[in-house]
Amino acid sequence: MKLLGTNTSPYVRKVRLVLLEKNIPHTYLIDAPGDPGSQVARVNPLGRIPALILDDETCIFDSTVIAEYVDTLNDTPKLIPRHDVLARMRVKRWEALADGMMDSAVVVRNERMRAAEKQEADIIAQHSTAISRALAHAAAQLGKREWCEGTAITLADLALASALVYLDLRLPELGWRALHGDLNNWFARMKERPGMRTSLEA
Ligand SMILES: N[C@@H](CCC(=O)N[C@@H](CS)C(=O)NCC(=O)O)C(=O)O
Repeated sequence: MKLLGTNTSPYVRKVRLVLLEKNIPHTYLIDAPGDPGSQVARVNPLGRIPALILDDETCIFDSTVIAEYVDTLNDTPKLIPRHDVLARMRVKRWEALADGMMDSAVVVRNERMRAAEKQEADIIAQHSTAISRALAHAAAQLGKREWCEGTAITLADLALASALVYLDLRLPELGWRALHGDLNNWFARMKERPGMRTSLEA
C-alpha cells in the first residue's frame, strides 16, 4: 500500500503513526495536493491528504477512515477497542478532539498567511479559543496517566500527539506547555516512541 501525504500535515502524521506503531509495510510518498504533478486529486476527489492507496488501487480517505481500516489489519497493538463500545467511543472521541484541534489550527494558520488587512481577527480568536479549550480538556482528562484511554497505547494517543506536533510547528506562540505541564511530560514520552521519531525525522 502507498500513503500519499506531506510531513507537515497533522492528519497524515496521525495515519503514519498508526502504520508505524503496527509495523504495517507501506510506501510513504510525499505528495502535496497543490504541487504540479500531484496524484492526490486523481485518487481522492476531495484533493486532500492523507490518501491511502491499496495494492488493488482502492483509495481510502480521510484520516479517520484510514486509521480505522489500518487498525483492522493486525492486533499488534489494537489501537481502537473492538468490543468494548464505551472504550471505543472514548478513543474515537479523543480522535475527534485532536482532529478538531488540527482543524482549528489549520484555520488560524491559513488566516495568518493572508495579507494583514485581509485577516479576520474574529475567526482567529474563535479558533484560538477552541484550541485552548480543547487543550485544557485534554490535559484534564489525561491528568498524570500514561495513556489517554485504558492501560495501553491507542489511536487516542497517536491523534493527540499529532495535534500537539502541529501546534508546535505552526502556532508555537500558544505556549501551551506553561499551562499544561503534565500534558507536556506525556508528550515528551510520546516523542520517544520509535514511530514518532521516524515521523519527526522525515
Ligand atoms: N478531515 C481530513 C482533513 C484532511 C486535510 O484537510 N488535509 C489537508 C492537509 S493538512 C489537505 O490536504 N489540504 C489540501 C491542500 O493542501 O491542498 C482528514 O482527516 O483526512
